[in-house]
Amino acid sequence: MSPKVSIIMGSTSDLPVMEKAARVLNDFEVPFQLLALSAHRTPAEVENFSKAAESQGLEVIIAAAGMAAHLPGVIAANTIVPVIGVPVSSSLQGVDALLSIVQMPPGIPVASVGIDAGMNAGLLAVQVLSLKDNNLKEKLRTYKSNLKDKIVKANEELKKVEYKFRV
Ligand code: RP5
Repeated sequence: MSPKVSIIMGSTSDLPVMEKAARVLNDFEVPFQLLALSAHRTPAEVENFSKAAESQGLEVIIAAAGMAAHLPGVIAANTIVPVIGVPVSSSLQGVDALLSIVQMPPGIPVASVGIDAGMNAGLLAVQVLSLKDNNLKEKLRTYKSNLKDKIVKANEELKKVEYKFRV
């Protein structure tokens, strides 16, 4: 089984965030790889990885980094495989990483999820893959429907909370 998605993180200190992406891919039964590569500490390895990504069959790359988060952009510069960036809040509440990921120059897009939003990165990757996978489409529909059920149940619970002036 070869991976369809690669989860790359700048450091293993990013793992608590990226575990959420891994869990989503696992739940949707999407084969993925999980690697630590750093745009600053291992630039040659990042270049090798990104240049080989397409020929290795990767269809989406999720890249997470904190601080001056160049990892998603550097990967995107070296491949046509779509890159989803995850800004990690390792300093400045993650705003530094968010801006580093979002503000890519014209021609090198990186999709970004929110700060520490590993779960959404996993879901977005599944949605990209679902474009040519009906089985994943069905699983996504079920997932969304379960989200709706959660809010329906929440409203049932809220009805039980009493206030004198609640009408
Ligand atoms: C970034 O620097 C990593 O993505 C991490 O978020 C941050 C800190 O890395 P460590 O010093 O914890 O390895 O490159």
